[in-house]
Amino acid sequence: MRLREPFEVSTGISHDRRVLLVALHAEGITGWGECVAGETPAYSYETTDTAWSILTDLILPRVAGAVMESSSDLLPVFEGIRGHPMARAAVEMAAWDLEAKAVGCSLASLVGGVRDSVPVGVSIGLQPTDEALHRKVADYLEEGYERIKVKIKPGRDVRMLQGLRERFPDVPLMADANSAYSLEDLPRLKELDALGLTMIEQPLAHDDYLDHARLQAEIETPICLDESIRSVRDASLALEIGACRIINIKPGRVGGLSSAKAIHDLCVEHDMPVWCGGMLESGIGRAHNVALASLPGFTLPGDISASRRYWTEDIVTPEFVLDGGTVSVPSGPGIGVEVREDLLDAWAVRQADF
Ligand code: NPG
Repeated sequence: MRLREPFEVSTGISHDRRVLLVALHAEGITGWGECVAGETPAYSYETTDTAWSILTDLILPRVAGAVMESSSDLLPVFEGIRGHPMARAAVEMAAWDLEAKAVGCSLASLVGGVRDSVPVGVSIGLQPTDEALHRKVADYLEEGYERIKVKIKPGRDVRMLQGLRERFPDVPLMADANSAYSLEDLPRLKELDALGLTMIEQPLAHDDYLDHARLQAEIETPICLDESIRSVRDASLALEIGACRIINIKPGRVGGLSSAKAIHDLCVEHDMPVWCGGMLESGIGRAHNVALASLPGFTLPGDISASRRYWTEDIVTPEFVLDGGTVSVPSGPGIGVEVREDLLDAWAVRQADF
């Protein structure tokens, strides 16, 4: 799927998303899941192609024909597969959708959601100039987004954010570094404290919990971890050593909705705010994110923008739309949106059946 505009972060630029979908069929019902892996191993070691391989060689042959009551019955299927949470999540989330549809309830209510709409923000990629960034921010505020996240990297950080803060003094603002810094950048990162950011997301390396804890002890801006949190164990480690004050939960990054829920529950228990991130998903992954974000601990706006922020045409109907800084949680069975199989047929480049 071609993005309406390219999305640039500190690790590279995306023009398209190669969307890998899983459809699970049982008793005349279809459950849908989406793999959030990128085209290259820049955000995570997983890619669309590694996920395709893990899914088609290992996971799906074990799923086909199996008798399962709920998504938790998938656990034995994943035995012997270390890592690859994005590949696993695609199947796990499809199973949740299938289960909700079989029971006749919405996915949101099956996962324990309590809201009928969720607060959302917009994530803006690196822009060529400060003027271009200011224009983008003004346009999104005009559209109704109430929280702005901007990507930063060395050379496009303190000065850029100062300018943005001067121009938009009251807007909830956060910065996402996608691991572009090290502790040597401490003086520069300290300068951000003057800007009243709600958080700085993933400033340091994806596997560096200790330095995040050291950094958090030195700066006032809350650190939010994203890439570092792949499981409830990672979240528990981050909590214990003080590596962050906020966690970004993406079900597609942490192995699915059960793991996402477990991280949510742990964070609620420890009074740590969470929010739902995004991976430029199609409407299928977005529907899962919206359902998750309806849980009570998701108190901060998510990176769950309207379909048209990403796509000229989404593969679900109705598309997700922005309504007063929120997105509605679908109330129909399962993910609550219909998959446009006409578009899937037209756009699919590869398919495997089990
Ligand atoms: O709105 O879905 C969205 C994009 C949110 O910024 C966003 N995602 O690091 O959180 C991230 C980032 C990302 C996007 C990372 C694409 C990798 C690829």
